[in-house]
Amino acid sequence: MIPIPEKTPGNTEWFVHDRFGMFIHWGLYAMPARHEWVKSYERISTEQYEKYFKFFNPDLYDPKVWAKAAKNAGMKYFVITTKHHEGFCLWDSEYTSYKATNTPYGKDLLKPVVDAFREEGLKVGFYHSLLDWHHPHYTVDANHPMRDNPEYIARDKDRDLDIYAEYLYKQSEELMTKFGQIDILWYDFSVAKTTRFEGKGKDQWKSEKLIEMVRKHQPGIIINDRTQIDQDIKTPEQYQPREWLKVNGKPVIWEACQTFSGAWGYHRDEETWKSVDMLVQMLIDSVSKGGNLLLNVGPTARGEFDDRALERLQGVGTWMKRHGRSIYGCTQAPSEFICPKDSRYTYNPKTNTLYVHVFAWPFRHLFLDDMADKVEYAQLLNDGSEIIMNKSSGGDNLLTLNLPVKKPGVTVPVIELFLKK
Ligand code: FHN
Repeated sequence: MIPIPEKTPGNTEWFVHDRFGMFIHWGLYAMPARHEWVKSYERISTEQYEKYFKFFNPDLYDPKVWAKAAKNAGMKYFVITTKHHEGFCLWDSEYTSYKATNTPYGKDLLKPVVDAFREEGLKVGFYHSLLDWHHPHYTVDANHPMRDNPEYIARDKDRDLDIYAEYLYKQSEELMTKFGQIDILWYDFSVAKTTRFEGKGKDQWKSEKLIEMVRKHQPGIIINDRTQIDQDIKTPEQYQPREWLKVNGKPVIWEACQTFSGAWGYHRDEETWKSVDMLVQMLIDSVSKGGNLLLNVGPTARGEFDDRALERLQGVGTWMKRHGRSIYGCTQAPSEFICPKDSRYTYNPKTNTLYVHVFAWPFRHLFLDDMADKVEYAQLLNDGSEIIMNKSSGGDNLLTLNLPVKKPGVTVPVIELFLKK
């Protein structure tokens, strides 16, 4: 039995088939290059932060290069930050002067990247921050850069959050009407109340009004859960769920969002970069539990993916070239199939094919309990070479797969099992 999430308002069929997307966090924070939250972490005032706006000029920006890197990595959709918490807008918004067209770069950054990724056949997603540490009517909260500045906090009495909510609505409408079909809207995030500050959630964002407008313009769009009104997908972040995600005991459509390293935005000196092995295993693990993986890149202030990111994208792409069949169109295997240890199953219900992803290559044999009567043929996915099977005569329905002693030269070897009809 495979969990079946309830239907949601958006068109999620392509999403649960394609499984793998690219997240892109890009803004002025690429210049300090020490986390996208640098303004908050270092309590930087808007006036002090202005130098990044004044000198922002990604002269090496070529979104066609980005799109090819994503496609070659096996990614089928992308989600880019139109505006992150710093408030800087990548597109030529009519509602603010704090945008790419007013920097030394002088041009819109968003339409070119949408065109480039669409050209490569990827679906288009916009991330849009609900927080805004630049807008004059955005009040102080537990994450605000000025949360320890009594004079700034005192002026909250002159700030009207409803004016900010209107700005949020108008900019959201721009994004939904000026860039063609948008397939995903990734709002981020709602702020918890603390002993010092009020929170910000669906009432402050006026989330119902936002969602109604978005769906008016983009009927099939997938919307995430971070406006505090659940829509199409749940979004576990920086961890791998232990099992298919549930809400109120019911399985839901979910997507794990993960970074290569310890930051979403470009971080020059941060060293906790995940290996290709780990990233491939995270993708497999997500699909084995019925989920997607949204893997993030933080481009540099010159407009490039840095070598560490490119190396990992290429490594994942090399694996996906021969193993995409065990990811696309796949999901969690029927619960009656017992997965061997140090492995993950994925399953394609349409082709009735089971995939064993072997995380630790065993010596000579892999034992599949209660599978002898289910499998017609077995092969290594990377080269299509047969895997000889032995079906036990002891009546215990054990299936033994005879493996080459030497692990195949791929990140994660996969055995493709063609199940009997
Ligand atoms: O604060 C953001 C963070 O910078 C990043 O954008 C992630 C991506 O999901 N979302 C928020 C943290 O949950």
